[in-house]
Parts: sequence; C-alpha cells; structure tokens
Amino acid sequence: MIDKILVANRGEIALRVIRACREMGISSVAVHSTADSDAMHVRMADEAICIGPPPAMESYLSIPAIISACDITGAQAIHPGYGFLSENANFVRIAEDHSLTFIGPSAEHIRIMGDKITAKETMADLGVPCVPGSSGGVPDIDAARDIARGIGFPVIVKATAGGGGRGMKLAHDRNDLEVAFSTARAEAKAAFGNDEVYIEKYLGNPRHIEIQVFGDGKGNAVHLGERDCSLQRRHQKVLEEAPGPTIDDKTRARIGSVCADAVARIGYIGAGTVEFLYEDGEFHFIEMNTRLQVEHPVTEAIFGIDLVREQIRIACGFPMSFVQDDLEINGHAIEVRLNAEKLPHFTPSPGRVTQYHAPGGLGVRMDSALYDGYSIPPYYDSLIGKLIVHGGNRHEALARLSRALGELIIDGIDTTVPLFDRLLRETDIISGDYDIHWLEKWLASSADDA
Ligand code: MV4
Repeated sequence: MIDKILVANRGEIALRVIRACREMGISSVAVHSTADSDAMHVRMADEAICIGPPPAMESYLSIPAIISACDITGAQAIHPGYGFLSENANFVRIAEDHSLTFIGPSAEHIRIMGDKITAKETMADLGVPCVPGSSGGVPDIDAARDIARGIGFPVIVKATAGGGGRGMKLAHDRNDLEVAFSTARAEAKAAFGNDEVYIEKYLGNPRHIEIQVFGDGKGNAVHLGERDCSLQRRHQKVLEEAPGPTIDDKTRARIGSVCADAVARIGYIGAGTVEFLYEDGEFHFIEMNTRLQVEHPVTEAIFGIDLVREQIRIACGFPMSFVQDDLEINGHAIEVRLNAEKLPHFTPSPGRVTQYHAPGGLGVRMDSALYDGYSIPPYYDSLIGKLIVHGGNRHEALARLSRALGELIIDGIDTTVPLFDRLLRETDIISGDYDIHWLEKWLASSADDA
C-alpha cells in the first residue's frame, strides 16, 4: 500500500504533486536543499527533509540523499516530477532495489527512450512514422555521405545521447557534412561521454506536435490528443496549446491511435509524450519523453482529467479511471511559461518577490510556488510559474489569457510576462500560424525595431 509519497522535486511541480497526494488522502514528503528552506513546497507538504547544499548535484540529483529521505520518513513511493531524476533509469533501478515504487515508467522503457537511436528504432518497428534517415548509428564520414546521398540535403546530425536540442549539427549541402559530422561527434563525446550519432533529413519549417499517452503497464494505453509546442526559444518552450491549431479530429484520431497502440505493445506504464515534427500534413517521430511534462496542464484542461492522480493510481496498482472512448476534448487551453528573466536577453533575474498576485476567475489556473516576500534562489531553473487558461474555443482562450495576464502582479524581479503581452498582439499568434522558427525570428526582428 502507498500512503506516503516523497516528491523528489521543487517549485511549481512539487506543489502540483503534493496537491494530488492530498486529494487522494496520501501524505507527502518534500525534499529540499539548504537554498530552499523557505520554499513553498516545503511549507505545503506534510513533512519536509533537507537533503543537501544548494547545487542540484548534491541535493535534488543526489540518489543516496533521496533514498535516505524515503528511509527516514517511511515514504513508499517517489514522484520525480520533471527534470532532475525523472528520466534516470539508474535511479529507478536503485529505488526498486530499495523496495520503493517509482511513479513513472520502468527503468527499461526510460533507458530505451533515453537513447535516441534505440527510441527511433523501437518506435519505427511499432509502426510510428519517423523522420527519414540513417537506420541506427553512423560510424564514419563515408557512411554519413552514403546516408546523405540517399535522403538528400539538408541533413541534421544528432547525438544519440542528446535530445531536447542538445548535440545537433545541420549540414546544408555535401560541403558542410564533414564538419557537421565531426563536430557533432566531438561535442557528443564531450557532453555525454558517448560519440554515437545518427543522421536525419532536415525538415525546414515544421511544427512541434507532441502526443500525450498513458499506459496501464498491462498492455492497455490511451492517447490524450496533442499539444502544439512550436513556440520555443533556444529549445525552451515558451507557450503551449491544446488542441493544436492545425490538427483536425481525424488527424488526431489517426496519430493518437498509432501512439497509443505503440506504447500499449511495449507494456508502457504511466504518462509519456511522443514528440513529432509535423510538416505538410505528415508526422515524423523524433523523441519520446518518459515523464510528466511541464505543459501537461493544457491536456488536463481540455480533457477534464488529473494526470498526476492517474500516475499515482497506476503506481498503486489501480486501473486507470478512463478508457479511450471516455476521452473527449472540451474547448481550448493555452499555457504560458513565466520565467524570472530580464528581457530582451532572457538574463536570469533571481531575487526577492516583493508583491505577488495570481490571476483567477473562470478558466484560469496559475501553477506557481511564488508567494509575497519569497526569494527566488539563483541555483535552479528560472521557471517561476505557469499560467494556464481554458476557454470554449481558441479565440476565447486567447482573450482569457490576455485578461489573466492583466491581473497578474509579480514585483521585485524581472519576468518574461511583458513578452506575452506583445505576443498576444501578433496576427500570426492570434491566427495560430507559427512554426518552430517563428519565435526566434520574431525576437530577432523585434530586437532590430528597438
Ligand atoms: C529536427 C529539426 C529538423 N529536422 N530534426 C530540436 C529539439 C529536438 N527535440 C529536435 N529538434 C529538431 N530536430 C529534423 N530532422 C528541427 C529541430 C528543431 C526544433 C524542434 C522542435 C522545436 C523547436 C526546434 C527548434 C530548432 C530546431
């Protein structure tokens, strides 16, 4: 039986998990570094335990510290949130060796999807459409030339141990290939200790569309539609929405069932996200994330479900509380990520929040660990909150977002809030006409204006 869960994270996602625990009558244990003694997750949890000094390597990423915290508090399960240890297969194995339940997929599924070549091979075998490219690793420049000749330029060289945009090199034509290949290799070796690379056809103007899936670990799985996360800066998502502005019901049902079938067939357990590049009406698999994602609330909003509750139910051995036919989309949801950063260069801006007022009202959800007088420490990610709005349709959601941003007060630090006020006046944003390059181009051109 699970009656106590340790939340191996901080900030808004720790609160998100603690809230689900409380609603389920499960007690929660917060862990924190010495920099986070005054953090909201420490206050909100039933118990809190200090696990180390400020650097994440010595606290939130310290496996012995977290296992010890479970032992001391009697927590039977660990929810990792996102980031930190959430996709660490070794951590999952160690937790299981200590008879602790990891609230997430198996170590083996995390390992498979963590290696991008293995992930792609696995998904291709399961019938998921992939970006054309090498089958497996590319051993040398001659093999790279053969692959590129086959698929045509431009191509992109990616590190198998990379992901999320780390370790990629573009080659526009055959003259670029040797440099792209050898620098991708060298950087992969330096960054990940693994120099294996693969090659894909480079897609010029895709959208980033990701499919939320959920498996029961017994061969059943559902999909919960897509999120369009194309608005990114330096591989950091800035705004996400569901449903995707360019995805119709038939397209969703088709790609959704391909993804649900694929993860069902591998016996996947819990929440997962299958990432695609979507261009000219076609989906191309790139990666799978084996965790709850930052942007999960937009999916929760349109389906009216609690994904963290489902994660915990499955980990406890209960069935999922819905089947595919129960899942129906209601309206439209948009999330904006609020960072403690100073525009225009997105410079981290930690410090004391002198005044905080969260927006409210119908269709507004603010997930944040801020409070009046809180000091944002400089050691961690700059995400300080997520504002999620839900409306009957996209137009209503946009109006609600604008209204909610107007109510929001965060004083004492710089934030990315002014960015959204400007974005919401752009016709491409209002119409939903953007791809993965739109935001960076817009930021570059608005820098020229200034
Ligand atoms: C690509 C691509 C174009 N073609 N792969 C970047 C993050 C990583 N998850 C995959 N990425 C890309 N892979 C092929 N074959 C363009 C990107 C890419 C990107 C993808 C999603 C969202 C934003 C992006 C920004 C730049 C490049």
